[in-house]
Amino acid sequence: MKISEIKVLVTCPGRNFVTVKIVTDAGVYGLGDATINGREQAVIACLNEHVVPCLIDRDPQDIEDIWQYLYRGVYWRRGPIGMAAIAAIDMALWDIKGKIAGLPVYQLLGGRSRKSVTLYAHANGETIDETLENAAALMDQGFKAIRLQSAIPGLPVTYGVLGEQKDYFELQGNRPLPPEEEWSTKKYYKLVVELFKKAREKFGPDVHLLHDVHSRLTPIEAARLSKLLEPYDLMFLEDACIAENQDSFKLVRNHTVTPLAIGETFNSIWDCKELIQNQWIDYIRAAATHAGGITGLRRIIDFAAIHDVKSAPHGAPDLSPICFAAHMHLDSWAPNFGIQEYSGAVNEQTAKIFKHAHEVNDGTAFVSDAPGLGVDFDEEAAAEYPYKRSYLPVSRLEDGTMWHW
Ligand code: EZ4
Ligand code: CO
Repeated sequence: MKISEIKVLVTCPGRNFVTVKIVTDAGVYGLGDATINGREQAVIACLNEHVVPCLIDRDPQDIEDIWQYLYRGVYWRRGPIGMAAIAAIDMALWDIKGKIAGLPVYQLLGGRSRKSVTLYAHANGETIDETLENAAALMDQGFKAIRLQSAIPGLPVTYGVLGEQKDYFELQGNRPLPPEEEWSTKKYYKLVVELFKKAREKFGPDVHLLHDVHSRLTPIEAARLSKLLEPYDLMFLEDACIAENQDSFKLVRNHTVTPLAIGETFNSIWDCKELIQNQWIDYIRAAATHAGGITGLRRIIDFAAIHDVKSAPHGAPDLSPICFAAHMHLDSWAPNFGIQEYSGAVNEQTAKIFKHAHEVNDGTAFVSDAPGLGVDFDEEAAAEYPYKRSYLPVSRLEDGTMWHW
């Protein structure tokens, strides 16, 4: 069997998605997600110019060798662009292997460890009361784990809360340029502690509550917040601070028993080796699209398993349904699966392009038994929504200092 063609397709049904389609001479094709929010064209160029020409006429069944060829065989290893390119090729090859075998990918990984995949949903609000109302509505839909984010009084825009704006495109205006947001740790502490206090008063001890700091704190600030939140028993606190220096988490860890999670921007096991082997975190949140595909993420999850760290893959709306499917297969298999992030159903346009039979019901995802990843891509429908340049926001402290968004 040979790879005869690889298409790199970009579409914007509300958000940009980069999709790789590997076509074989046997008529079977596979799909992978290569989306990096705000850097889509860099991945497209990397694939078209540097990766695709090397793979034509190769045997698509050699997943491991192709992964090593694109990773070890390239002098300039790692990095988000290169690893997203590898990821999309890798997912598409697993999709092909499943279709050839007539098996869903979770069977190829070793079979299921559980019947279904527990999800955590997002409740966002302009006020604490609004956030809690939205959380109550999600609980009515059956969700047993909910991430709470609330706007911070005194700051015009906050991560997770877009206010009047519908989406990031609207926030960027017509230029588009990265929108700027302001950050104040002092104002945040007060809000977030109040949010979780009220949430526990309203919902009691049983529901799992989570929160995403989105890397806004320094390590010692992160330690303080983790301690302040201890009485409210979070399932985990996400991205409490940046971990480029992995030692930062040692500091946070030594001050708190609030479980810690991180990893959505990680590209390889080397970004989290110390975090995992020292047991400074409890959940690793790496995504298949950004950490070298199913092959890359599976290796991270296996390494995490022997250190009592659970998987909790990123589930943002800027990962395509192909990545979400890859995660559901990994989630179904992983003995150390923790929870899957779920940011809600995709819009109608996206559902028209990415077709699948995976189901979400009662706060739980049920992976379909279709061979491969179980997602199809409608190229004609995708062509109706051309790429739109878009940026994520940037963040500054109140005195103007550039900060982590
Ligand atoms: O802001 O994926 O937990 N989820 C997140 C995401 C990220 C986006 C950035 O592109 O933090 O919503
Ligand atoms: Co996050």
